[in-house]
Amino acid sequence: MSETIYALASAPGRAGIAVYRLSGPQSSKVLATITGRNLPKPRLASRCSVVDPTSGEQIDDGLALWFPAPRSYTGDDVVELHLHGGTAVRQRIFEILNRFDGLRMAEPGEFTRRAVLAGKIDFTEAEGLIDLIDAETDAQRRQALLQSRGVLGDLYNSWRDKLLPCLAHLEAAIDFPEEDLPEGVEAAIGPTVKTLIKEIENHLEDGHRGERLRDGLKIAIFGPPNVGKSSLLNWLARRDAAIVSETAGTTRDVIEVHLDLGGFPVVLADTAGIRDAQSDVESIGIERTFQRAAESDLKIVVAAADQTSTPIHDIDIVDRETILVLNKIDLLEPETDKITSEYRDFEQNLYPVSVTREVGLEKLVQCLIKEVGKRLNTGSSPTITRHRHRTALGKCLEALKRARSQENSELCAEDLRIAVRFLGVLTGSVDIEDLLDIIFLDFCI
Ligand SMILES: Nc1nc2c(ncn2[C@@H]2O[C@H](COP(=O)(O)OP(=O)(O)OP(=O)(O)O)[C@@H](O)[C@H]2O)c(=O)[nH]1
Ligand SMILES: [Mg+2]
Repeated sequence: MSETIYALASAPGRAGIAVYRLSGPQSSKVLATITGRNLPKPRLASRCSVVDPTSGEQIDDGLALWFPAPRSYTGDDVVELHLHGGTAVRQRIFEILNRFDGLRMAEPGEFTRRAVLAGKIDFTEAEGLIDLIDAETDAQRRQALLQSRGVLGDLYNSWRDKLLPCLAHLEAAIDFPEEDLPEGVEAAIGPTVKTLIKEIENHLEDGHRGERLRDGLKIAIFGPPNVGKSSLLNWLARRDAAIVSETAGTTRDVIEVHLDLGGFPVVLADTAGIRDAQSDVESIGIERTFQRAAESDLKIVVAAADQTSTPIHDIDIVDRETILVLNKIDLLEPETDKITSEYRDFEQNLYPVSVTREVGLEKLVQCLIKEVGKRLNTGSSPTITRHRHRTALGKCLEALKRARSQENSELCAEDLRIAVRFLGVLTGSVDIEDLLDIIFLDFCI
């Protein structure tokens, strides 16, 4: 019989309401004991008073919910108590629960772990729930919600369901005396495997949107010193994250801020100005600038409109997709033609602004939202959100490709079995034998 676990389901700290959750066979007894009454009706909130069963002292009052197995989050008997969120209440509740034999505090993620083991949700849905809890922007929330509701798991299961009959077909054919693949079998499984290969390849070629959406799109701001890079970062972040000064070479290190740009998560980095370094420290800083720009998903180069020979054309990390922000246009008189002629290459991506006067910035923000959206918008189709998915799909694809080139039925069946197992790894529908096979697959015989 499984143990009964309990935990605070809401965030700790002072709050109007705190939610406690219990899961396991003792839940109902605990609820009846600490509320001193019969069990409430299943799945309906009812008022209750929580009493210390030893002293009879009332601790708090609130609401109780009773979810008898198997219709609960974990599949076990589950109890939820909604009480007041004070430190003293929490301490007494934990102390009382701790006194019951066979009750223990849950490990992190243990309720969800039980839900997976009970087959209530699959791996991908559990991952979706974690992402939903961690989601900081609306686009992340949408993606996590879709995954928690099973879109990814359904896709992988549908592929598995297509492969299983192929495998059965082939296994039946293995009973034929000859070793070679009978033509009928090849005709029956060939097209399915071919279509699946195409579908998985398309699914993998998603520009890593889902993963980027989880982590935040990386944007780097770089350019010559003193052009207003840090000023721009601060304006976008709406706080003084980086030091701004009229001394060239102020920023030495990479400074990161996390932003919500039109509902998309972004990690924006300010960097050291690029020039011939005047010290070792500056030279390390500039090296980091190049590194960061190279790793980023979107690059913003900043130049100052008042400098006649801004050397951004010499910075070789600037490419056709780089957005050029021409800052300090307030210093130009008249503000103009010169801008376009000097930066003709950038035409589409040129944004003349003045950060200090707050001119032209809204247009820049709109452009950034559009560019970020292009790279992160996942629509409603299921997207790979973790490296784990990519690895398992890659292995599944390899096995399918091998299966297609096999001429021997048994080897072909073995490859299909491997492909099926990797789809199982994605959703968690694998048994221990399958897992062992997968783990030892890369070992030599
Ligand atoms: N006139 C004018 N000055 C600006 C504008 N934006 C920034 N500045 C000034 O330009 C100077 C340099 O700004 P920073 O933001 O520190 O420039 P940076 O590019 O980060 O400089 P480094 O860190 O040295 O590479 C500061 O004195 C800012 O106040 C602008 O739009 N117009
Ligand atoms: Mg700076």
